[in-house]
Amino acid sequence: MMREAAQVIFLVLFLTHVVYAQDISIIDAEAQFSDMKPDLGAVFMKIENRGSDDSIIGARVSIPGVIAELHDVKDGAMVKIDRIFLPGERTVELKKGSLHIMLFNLPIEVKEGDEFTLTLILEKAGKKDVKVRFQKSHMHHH
Ligand SMILES: [Cu+2]
Repeated sequence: MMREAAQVIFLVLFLTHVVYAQDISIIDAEAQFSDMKPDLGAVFMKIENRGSDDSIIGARVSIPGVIAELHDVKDGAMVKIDRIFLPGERTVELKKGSLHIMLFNLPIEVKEGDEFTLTLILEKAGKKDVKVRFQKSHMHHH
């Protein structure tokens, strides 16, 4: 009986497809300053999920005082969202006019070429650190 129970538990653990941080790859991450306000910025990237479904449920940045929010664009206006869904075995693109990570309260000292660490908080896979650099080109349609 105990042996059977152990086998069932093993089978359940084996069949449950877990998402690990290494199943998530970040491609072409970059930050851009807003044209409208110098203390605003946005982060864009491609997120490849080789595991099963997961979601980004928050983000932090290594620049003191800067607040990161998950955003989407609906009917031409930015909206704050609770999560960015990352379907299993798919790549989601964060890009201008669509999903992005918004940065508020950027200090005036932050310049083009500066690098910081973005920490993505994933619902299942845990935290994922990404190196991001501010690019020259500014956002035009944000
Ligand atoms: Cu935004």
